[in-house]
Amino acid sequence: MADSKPASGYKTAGGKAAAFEIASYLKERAALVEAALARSVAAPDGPAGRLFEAMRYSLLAGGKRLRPVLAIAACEAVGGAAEAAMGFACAIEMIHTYSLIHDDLPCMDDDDLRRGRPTNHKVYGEAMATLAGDGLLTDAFTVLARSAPGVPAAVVIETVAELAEAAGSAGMVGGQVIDLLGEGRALSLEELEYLHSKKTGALFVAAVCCGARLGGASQAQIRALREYAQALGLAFQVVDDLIDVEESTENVGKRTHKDEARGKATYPSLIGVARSREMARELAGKARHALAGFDHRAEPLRALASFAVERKL
Ligand code: GRG
Repeated sequence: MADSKPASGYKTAGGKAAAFEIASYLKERAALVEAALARSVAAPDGPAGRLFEAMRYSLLAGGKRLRPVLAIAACEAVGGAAEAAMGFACAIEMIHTYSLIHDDLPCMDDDDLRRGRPTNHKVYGEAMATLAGDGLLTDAFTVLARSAPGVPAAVVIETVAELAEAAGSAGMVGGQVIDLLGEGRALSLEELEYLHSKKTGALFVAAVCCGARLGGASQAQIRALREYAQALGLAFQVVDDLIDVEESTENVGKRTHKDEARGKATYPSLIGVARSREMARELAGKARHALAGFDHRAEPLRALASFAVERKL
């Protein structure tokens, strides 16, 4: 499926050497994203300086940077240059960060801690936190539209549309609504999977498919990568539910043990911890299987599938 252009920045030797190369690949790409994110939001000057400060406070607070690294890895898996997907990678992380800020507000989950620090509204107040989220969401599309060097305009337009759809009422926002309306109500496994395919999965699918499209992927490659991302997104969510049950607030940097308290249906509550762990590993296997037609340049995507289920935060 993928052609035979040389790999950039990682090798495929077996065993520990390969694991090391993948680890340094992921670290390097995350560092590139970090630097690009810092350039994506203006410095906190001028009359609206406090807004930019609030936006940077949450955006530059760390986080795993999983969605942007997935986008870059997908772009490179099909032979594209990381630079072609960098604007998109920043855009999707800005949108993800906005969703976290809004999700933490008193009118939603009412959380005090995120990414190891006080939530945005705890520091800047509810009005400014709402606006910081709005700023990140809207500016994400400026960053995307203005920074895809060498990518045909039609591909950029398709990427804008796919990202907006994944983030909006048909995707993440719709998923959040289904989640809100389902609180305190018993959900079936199918309902839970549907909810998460929107709330969490849609951004994972957009990260991978848009990253690949910006790298010049064929339709067949995008179809296979969509399957990869759907399985990965669900595995990620199952593990998110497990982390909420098994980890401490201090280790994770956000409040844990809250799903049960809020009466939320989760994988551990529906099928138990052991079966949830098994399910996450099966889904990661499914994700890796979807990459069967790709060459060594998809190694980072394979490694990211393993990371998503073995992570502890
Ligand atoms: C408010 C429109 C709106 C949407 C909120 C994403 C979301 C929808 C809510 C966040 C709460 C939550 C637990 C979502 C499910 C999994 C998830 C998205 C976890 C956070 O993502 P990570 O683990 O976070 O990638 P970091 O901080 O590492 O980027």
